[in-house]
Amino acid sequence: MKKIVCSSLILLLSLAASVNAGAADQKIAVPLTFDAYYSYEDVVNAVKALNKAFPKLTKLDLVGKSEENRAIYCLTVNNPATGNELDKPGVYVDGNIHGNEIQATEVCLYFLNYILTKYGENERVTELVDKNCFYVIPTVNVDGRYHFFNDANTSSSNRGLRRPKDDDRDGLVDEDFPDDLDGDGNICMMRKKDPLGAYKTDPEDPRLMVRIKPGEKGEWTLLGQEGIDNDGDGQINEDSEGYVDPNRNWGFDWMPEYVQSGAGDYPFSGEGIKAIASFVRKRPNICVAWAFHNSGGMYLRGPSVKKLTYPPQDIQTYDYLGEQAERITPGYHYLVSWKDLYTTYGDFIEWMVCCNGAYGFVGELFQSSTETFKTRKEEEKVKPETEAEENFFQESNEVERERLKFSDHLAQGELYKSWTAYNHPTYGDIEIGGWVKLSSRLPAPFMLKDLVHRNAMAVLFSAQNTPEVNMDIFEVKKLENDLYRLRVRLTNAKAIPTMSYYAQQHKLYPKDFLLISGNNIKVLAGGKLQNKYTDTASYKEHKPELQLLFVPGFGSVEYQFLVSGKGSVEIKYDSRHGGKVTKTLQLK
Ligand SMILES: [Ca+2]
Ligand SMILES: [Ca+2]
Ligand SMILES: [Ca+2]
Ligand SMILES: [Ca+2]
Ligand SMILES: [Zn+2]
Repeated sequence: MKKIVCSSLILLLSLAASVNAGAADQKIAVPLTFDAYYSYEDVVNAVKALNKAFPKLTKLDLVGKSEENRAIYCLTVNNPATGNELDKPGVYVDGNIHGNEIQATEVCLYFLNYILTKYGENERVTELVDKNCFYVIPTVNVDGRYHFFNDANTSSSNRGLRRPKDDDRDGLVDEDFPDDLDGDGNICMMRKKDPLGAYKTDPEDPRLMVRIKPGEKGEWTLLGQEGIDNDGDGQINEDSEGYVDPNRNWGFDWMPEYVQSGAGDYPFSGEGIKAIASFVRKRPNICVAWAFHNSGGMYLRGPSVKKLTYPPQDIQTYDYLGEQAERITPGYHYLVSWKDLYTTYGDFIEWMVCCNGAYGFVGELFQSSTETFKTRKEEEKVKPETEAEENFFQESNEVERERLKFSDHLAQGELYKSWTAYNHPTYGDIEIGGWVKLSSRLPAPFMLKDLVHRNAMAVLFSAQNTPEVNMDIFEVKKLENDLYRLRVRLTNAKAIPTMSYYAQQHKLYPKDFLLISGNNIKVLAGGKLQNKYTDTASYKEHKPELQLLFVPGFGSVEYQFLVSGKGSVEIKYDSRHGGKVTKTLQLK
């Protein structure tokens, strides 16, 4: 489990050659292909192409603009022939809130491409699209994606928002980025020969280093990421972009910088974050939300802090969806974020759950089942974790050696740069080398299709489980002249309740309505039918014609009304997450 916890340090593999495939001026055709990563411009062209190819089913919304004035788009998928957007359960999906986590966008695009191209061809997908409304924002951190593609980076850099910030409190902002000293488009590592250093060459692979044991002679000192002291303050790379972490800037349980690093000056200070928040608030039908990140191979649910608890009935729903996601994507772990990962304040999914009443998952993308490089026999004798030595990346050397073999034999060495001499203005003779930008947290493009498909199917399963409410007027009984007893059953055929238990507990918004009306009737009593055989009902004291309720997942509720009068009666069910159902009957 320890390995999984260090998600930002677990490194994935990719091929450097493919990143620039699909340049901005190239036409993006539908169906989209997933054999290379889409640049920011490609993503914009892709959602426009999908919108153009499926004009009846999609709507392209400009959600807002980023700090650097790039457009953030949402592609909404709704079939108007089966109802209005807000009258259907809403499914929200986004990705790439962290600028470097680029394959998250591909999951979103794949999901869109899949449901749209399968609509009308595949019965289940058709049903799914007809029933739900989908809101998909493929790239949240649009500046981040742009700069990750266009600038030299490590696989872990360029995560935040482009909100200038004085990280070292010297009065200058963003004045000392890492520098691509050898001009290869990567920010790699710097090391210097040093008999007092903490590292020595790995005897098993001379390209790697291992930490020396007590008493051993050192060979190398690690000097951090490629860079020089741009502002002459004696420190190197101490103040790069931001750092405002877009996933710590949301308005639930936000904490200032000194508690939560990356929080920003105040909640929703990010331009795009604020825009997405108001976009979401105008869509109260959203009942399940997915946000994709890398890495680690995890499906995370909240709470993201220990002090918060979710009602046990909600956890049942999470377990149902999360365990299925584990089955869909072998090697991924369904986990609780504060307990199994770390505490976060002001993150997006917690805001969706605790302010908007949705069920929320974070998908931490990783290619866990196919990035190994072992025979069956080797697989069986993996060293226990406690024996693993720690290297600079805080991975076990065993893991790094294996990744290097993967690079050698599946990417022909493209994922790792051999150490080469460089004359540094501060350090003198050093060497630059190590993992390249498109390694580590990103899958090689040949593995991308499997990753995006499986994760899209995990989303699809939760979309298949949004509330599906049927109304059955199962009894109309004439008790005496002009006096009738009506019994109504609402059944939810799916796992997600029409209102989360968390939303009920905290009264986030009104419950579902069940309303009886008619010109010539009067509702004398109405309430929940506790036992239909003994005729026990708990009648509501005021306004009996309007019942406030919710329908549990895989469950039903029954209501009873005593009505006097004649003629047409309308029974209307109206729910934020469960849709709307109306039935009429005649009393005669
Ligand atoms: Ca500074
Ligand atoms: Ca470089
Ligand atoms: Ca400096
Ligand atoms: Ca400085
Ligand atoms: Zn992330």
